[in-house]
Amino acid sequence: MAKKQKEAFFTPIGTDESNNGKIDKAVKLPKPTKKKHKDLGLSDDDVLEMYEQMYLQRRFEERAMQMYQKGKFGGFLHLYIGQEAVSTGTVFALNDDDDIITAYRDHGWGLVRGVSANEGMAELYGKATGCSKGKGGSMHFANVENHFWGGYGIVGGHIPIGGGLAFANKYQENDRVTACFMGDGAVDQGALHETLNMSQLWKLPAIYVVENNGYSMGTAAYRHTVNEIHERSKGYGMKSAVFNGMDVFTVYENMKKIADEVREDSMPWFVEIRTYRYRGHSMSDPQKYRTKEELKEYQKTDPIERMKTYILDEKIAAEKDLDKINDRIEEEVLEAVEFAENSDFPADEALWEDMFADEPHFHDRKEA
Ligand SMILES: Cc1ncc(C[n+]2csc(CCOP(=O)(O)OP(=O)(O)O)c2C)c(N)n1
Ligand SMILES: [Mg+2]
Repeated sequence: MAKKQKEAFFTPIGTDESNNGKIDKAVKLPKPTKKKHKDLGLSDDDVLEMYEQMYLQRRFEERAMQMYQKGKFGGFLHLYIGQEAVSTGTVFALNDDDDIITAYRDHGWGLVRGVSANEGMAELYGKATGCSKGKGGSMHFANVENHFWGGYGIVGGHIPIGGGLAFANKYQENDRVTACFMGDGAVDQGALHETLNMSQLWKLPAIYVVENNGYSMGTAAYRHTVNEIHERSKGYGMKSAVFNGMDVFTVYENMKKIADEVREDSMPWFVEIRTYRYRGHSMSDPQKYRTKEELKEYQKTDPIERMKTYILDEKIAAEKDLDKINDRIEEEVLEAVEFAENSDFPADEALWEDMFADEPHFHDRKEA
């Protein structure tokens, strides 16, 4: 009896029925699309650009990790490595003036939405030339001009802001869609459920997307949440989808279809994109919650390697052409490190700039 009760304690997601109910995967990747780029309306140049974007995100972070380990800058550093197909496929699928907002694993999103390597690296170093003037750091990349609204540290805290962007777009009748990204760790936060409820009620043009990378810090998704994540929106009558996030074409195809429908109907969607992060949660993570074998297994589905194979197989470019792209990016990232190191920290007065509170209030405080 006691044993039975223990077994019934929870039914984890990812449980494989054919495996005596044992969990065999951190995150089960659905099959990628079989469509080729031309079937999806993508040109050869688009494909090369997608490759370049993903490679930039990867090399930028690998170099950032190295600089962090050398003690060149401090604070948090959450790497997006492994998840680049999600940001890239999405940005290619959306219109340039559609709004994007995400949590703290945000470097890839910033880079693909127009933050330069220089501005990104300088932000990590806390320098005034950074994309958030050196006052945000790793978790607060943003590029408002390009409709990328950041970078937020509180799990689930930005989701109502995503709903607010969608509300503003609907109110202004500007035809924009908002894509609000979050981690699997956010799916049981009240803020998500409050936002889903109001979004469905108000028919907001929003896509709420969970980047399910299998883990929330050191806790596997199957340990903290029950049932399938993409089914979360059923209670709100909201449409949903789940698809592979290690293949950029799959992300592109699905996000484009969903964004078109959201724009047409002005009704929200809830989406689970399954992916995997290769590095620890942040830089100080001994990763005892997973095995090296598990990591290697997922690395076999690497989005950049997959894209490279596709480009060569389809003869879109030769290996030497890709090497040239890689070299150019390598240089761009090295120059970004130099740029960050040679930039100045924000001036003391910058503490009083970009604040919401009235100026006089701050002058009082400054003199106190
Ligand atoms: C409200 C809140 N609770 C706890 C934390 C501490 N915390 C930071 S990241 C994280 C895990 C989030 O995991 P997930 O949403 O899956 O994102 P991922 O790191 O996988 O991108 C937690 C619990 C926080 N930042 N905010
Ligand atoms: Mg996660």
